Amino acid sequence: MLTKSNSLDQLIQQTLEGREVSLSRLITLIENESSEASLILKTLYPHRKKSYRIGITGPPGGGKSTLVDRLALLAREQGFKVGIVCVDPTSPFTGGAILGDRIRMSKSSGDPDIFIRSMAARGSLGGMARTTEQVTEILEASGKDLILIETVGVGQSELDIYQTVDTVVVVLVPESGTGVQAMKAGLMEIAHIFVVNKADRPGASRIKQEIEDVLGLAPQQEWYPPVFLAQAYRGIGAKEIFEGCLNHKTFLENRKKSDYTLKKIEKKLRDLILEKMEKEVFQRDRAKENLICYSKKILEGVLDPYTAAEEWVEQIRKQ
Ligand SMILES: Nc1nc2c(ncn2[C@@H]2O[C@H](COP(=O)(O)OP(=O)(O)OP(=O)(O)O)[C@@H](O)[C@H]2O)c(=O)[nH]1
Ligand SMILES: [Mg+2]
Repeated sequence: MLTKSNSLDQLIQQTLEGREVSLSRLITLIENESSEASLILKTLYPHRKKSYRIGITGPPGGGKSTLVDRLALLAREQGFKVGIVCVDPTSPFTGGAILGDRIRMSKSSGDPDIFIRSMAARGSLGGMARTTEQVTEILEASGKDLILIETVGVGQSELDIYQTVDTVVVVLVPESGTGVQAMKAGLMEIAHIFVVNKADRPGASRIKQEIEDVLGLAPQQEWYPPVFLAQAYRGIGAKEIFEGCLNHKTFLENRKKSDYTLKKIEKKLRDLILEKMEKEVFQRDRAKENLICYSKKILEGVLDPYTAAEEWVEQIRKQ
């Protein structure tokens, strides 16, 4: 809760000055979908510093956090102020995730210019992407130049990440069949950079080759994703991966920037409108009863879902 001595204005002001305690509190308010969320986002939006966003995704335990830690340190060496967001879509409880990420990111967690935040995904994956995006905006307003977002690759979430970040790094490991699995999971389409981590284990070069073969079959593209071998726990390969990211950043900057940015804004606006409409429809009087009533009729075969949806929308229009 906000007390008078620690008012929202103060929290916002201190966040703009880069104060981490206030930043953390604002993020919590956003995560909890507090009634102040909209005001916070509106106030901070014009103060955003355009940051560079990297998404790191891939199967569980692949070494994503270890790599994020290394990348954060490299970024610091180059003067970037860094924000790290770890999204855990598998666990509804933050406890374990925070502890785990803190330990694995021990190298970067002592640096005052590296802010680390773990978030447990709540509700839908779409909701997770939205909150992550909002948290990213707050980090931008607090002056971070580079934002690293780690998520576990479990289907749809990768596609959501793709909307939020500039560069997507997919981290795989030399387990058999990984390349094929990655293709199946849709990772091939969203990756700008591939990392085969745990290259101290056998089979890493084979996976790298496999990925490169698959990429070679893809239609000619403007950006050709590089594939790096890494041993994140020893820091091997991290420098090359970071350089690869910066190359992709330059590539994006040289493209028709306005198109790219406009598309992102269009998508954001669409999502916000849909979210508002959805809330409005389902928070109306009798919405819950309506939903149950229609669903029962559909289940009993009295009505089909298409007619039900049409009827419902028609009712709303008349109100
Ligand atoms: N053998 C080997 N182990 C590594 C390497 N990099 C990281 N690890 C280890 O792999 C384990 C998982 O690393 P994390 O960085 O936590 O992996 P993660 O992908 O973030 O895991 P989740 O967030 O739980 O999905 C840890 O015990 C790391 O020390 C590597 O290059 N080789
Ligand atoms: Mg992790």
